[in-house]
Amino acid sequence: MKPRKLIGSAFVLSSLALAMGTAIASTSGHPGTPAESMRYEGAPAGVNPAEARDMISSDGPPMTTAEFDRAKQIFFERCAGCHGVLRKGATGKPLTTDITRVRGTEYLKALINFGSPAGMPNWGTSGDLTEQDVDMMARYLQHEPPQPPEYGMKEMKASWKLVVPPNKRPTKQMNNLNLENLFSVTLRDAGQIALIDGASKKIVNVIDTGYAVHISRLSASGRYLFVIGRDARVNMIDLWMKKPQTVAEIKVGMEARSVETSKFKGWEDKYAIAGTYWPPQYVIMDGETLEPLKIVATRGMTVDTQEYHPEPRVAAIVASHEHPEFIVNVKETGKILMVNYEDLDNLKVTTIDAARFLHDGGWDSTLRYFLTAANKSNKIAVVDSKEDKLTALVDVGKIPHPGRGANFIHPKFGPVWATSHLGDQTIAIIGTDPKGHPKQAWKMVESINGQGGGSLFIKTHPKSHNLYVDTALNPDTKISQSVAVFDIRHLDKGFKVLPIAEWAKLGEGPKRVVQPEFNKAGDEVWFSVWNGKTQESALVVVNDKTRKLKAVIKDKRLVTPTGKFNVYNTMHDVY
Ligand code: DHE
Repeated sequence: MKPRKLIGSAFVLSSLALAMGTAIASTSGHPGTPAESMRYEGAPAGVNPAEARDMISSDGPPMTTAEFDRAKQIFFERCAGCHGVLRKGATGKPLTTDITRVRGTEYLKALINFGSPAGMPNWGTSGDLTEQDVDMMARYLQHEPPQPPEYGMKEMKASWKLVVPPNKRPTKQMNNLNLENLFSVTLRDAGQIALIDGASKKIVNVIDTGYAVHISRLSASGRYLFVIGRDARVNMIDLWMKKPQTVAEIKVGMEARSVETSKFKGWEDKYAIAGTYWPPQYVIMDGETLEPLKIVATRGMTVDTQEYHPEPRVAAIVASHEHPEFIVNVKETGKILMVNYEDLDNLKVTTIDAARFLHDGGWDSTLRYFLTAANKSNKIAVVDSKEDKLTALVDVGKIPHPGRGANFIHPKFGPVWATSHLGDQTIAIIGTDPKGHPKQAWKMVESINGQGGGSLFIKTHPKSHNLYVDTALNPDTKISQSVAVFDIRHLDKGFKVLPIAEWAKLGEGPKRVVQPEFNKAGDEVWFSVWNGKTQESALVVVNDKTRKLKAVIKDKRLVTPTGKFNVYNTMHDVY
């Protein structure tokens, strides 16, 4: 993703701020988006524009079909991530025709050209779009949004491939790998994952997966690895095979980010679930074959203003350890669904009202409470998975982004969970021990300062005294190319900076340091040095005791590594 500058001229910025204050901003109620956040969400949508139905209408300003097609392509590539495919608004403001037609072409042109203080990039003045493109986009936005097709059981079944049926798979582990210390590494722009042995640091296999692959999750038994791409392709990889390979594959929609498997006792490896951004829905699949069984739409009313949202995307999904349930974050409606998979024909879903826009999250150390970011509300929602109830909405810093967060014992407040933020430099520490520390439970007990905003992930391990905080999207390369490490016994003493990218000794490129991940033993921590697609990237392994460099993993096949998922830690939710 290309970093984008916000507006250069103070005059233009302040006049636009005034215009925005009385115009689109008042219809939205969403707080502003910092540049860090824009860089993060500005990636192309996985939806193929050619498949979207054109809504060119006589009510919008004149456009040729060629202009409309090009504008549609630009919108899906650059705008849909924030404004939504149907332009109902998410991180970005709503751009539905009832708003855009009132604003008119000249206003929209200024907005697209100069950007806005609320976070809209300056597409024109940055040189990303030409003057003609800006004019074309301003007219395009006054036509109804083209709608991508729906995607149901017929399409899923047609895409489903059972590469190796369960009865043809090995009955025991056929390789000598130490599976529990294997890492599945996202090779984002290669559309692959690399399986890397934790001890030797050697690549065991590189496996083709979906486009701009996003996350990996493990089955409860640890045998199967599930990988999902932004294009909604799910690969199920059997780690018992001589060389671990895909045994089943399916495309569950057009755009997706999350996959998970059933973990409740007695239901291990039985089901898998994937959530999609488009269409807005989730699907429960057979855990051994990926056969799609039940699709459920997430369209519905928002939690606060209670108005209909046609595109509530599915964000993080976790598997409950208390009940046979999946916990599904619905981003735009701000609702958390407890989906009970005991009886798929009579599906019970408990809907928990949280806040907008739900994104990522993880468990507290007891695996009873799920803590998840409602990022535009600057809150962490806490769900009690035993009672299926909202426990609290905790105010934290600006745009919390925990990944799965970090659990540790605070010297004063006992068991806590922490998140860093995209929108500011703080790390929020929340008490998670209602029995031992009732006064602190579900409150932000402390907020400490890290290197800066633009943080995506934070990590520690039950055996470690260190808390690592990345700042991958900070505009200052010194900060984005290093990580902060705190001693959790002395948080007041501040942090040390580890120059991870420098240690990797790479050539040119953005070299963003992203997502700390521990090995099984909890004595070393891995970082990705995420460079451009055609540039050299690396993984850097740090000795957790000494905080010194332990190894640098370089290989031509390591194209744009981002997320890393240690099998044991992911399987057991250790973080
Ligand atoms: Fe992610 C997790 C969505 C951009 C790396 N990302 C998630 C989850 C969601 C999500 C919903 C939680 C999944 C779960 O737990 O079930 N991510 C999105 C986006 O919508 C967004 C903002 C824009 C996009 O176009 O995709 C986005 N994410 C990114 C990146 O740019 C990152 C840094 C690099 C990359 O690989 O694309 C990135 N996201 C990750 C990683 C996780 C993740 C590494 C898992 C973290 C973990 O520890 O579990």
